[in-house]
Amino acid sequence: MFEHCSLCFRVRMIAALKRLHLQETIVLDDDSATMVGLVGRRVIPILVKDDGQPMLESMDMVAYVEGLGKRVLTGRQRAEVGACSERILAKLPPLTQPRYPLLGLPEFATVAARDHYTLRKRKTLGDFVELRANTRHYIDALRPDLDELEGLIDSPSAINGETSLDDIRVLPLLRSAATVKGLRFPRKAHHYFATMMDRIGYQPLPAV
Ligand SMILES: N[C@@H](CCC(=O)N[C@@H](CS)C(=O)NCC(=O)O)C(=O)O
Repeated sequence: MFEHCSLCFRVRMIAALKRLHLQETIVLDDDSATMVGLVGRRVIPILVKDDGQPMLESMDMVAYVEGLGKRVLTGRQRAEVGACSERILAKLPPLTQPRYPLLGLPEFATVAARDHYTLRKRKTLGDFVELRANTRHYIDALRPDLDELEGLIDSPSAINGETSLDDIRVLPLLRSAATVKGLRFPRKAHHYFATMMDRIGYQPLPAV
């Protein structure tokens, strides 16, 4: 996994909700060999089950972990929460990805790993300095979706009132969004983020 990765956090979140131990290995961004060695290609997250079989899809991993012991994702899902989280997911990269290498995270512990990330993201997203310089623009673009999410939050301890897959969709995105210092969450979203992070025992990532 990568510490900054929101898909990885889905799996960490379900394990924490179920009080199950997840043995975590963080790879350096330039350590393709570890990923290729496990599954034949570069991909994150990878969950290696106790029987040694690797899994590749984060939501499959969530379903697998949820299937161990007593279920915790007992609440209903709402299509509007799923759609809103998809829109937020699509708008986050220009805000979050240029910030991740500045946060002192273990996947960027070497200058080679940091540069590896910056170079590959430059190809897909653009220049990190330029993206950060346009932070206000990207926050303005995200604001309507955060406001919509605000209207969908039923409870600070579960977006639909009872813990569901929608929490697994939404909380990791808020954790990523919270790395953007200039971005203020609406009141209910702020409360939901703080309550859920506390519930699963995680500190937010640093913000810059
Ligand atoms: N559908 C997959 C998507 C996995 C995915 O896109 N992972 C990204 C990181 S967030 C990745 O592996 N990128 C390639 C890389 O980091 O080199 C899942 O949900 O697990």
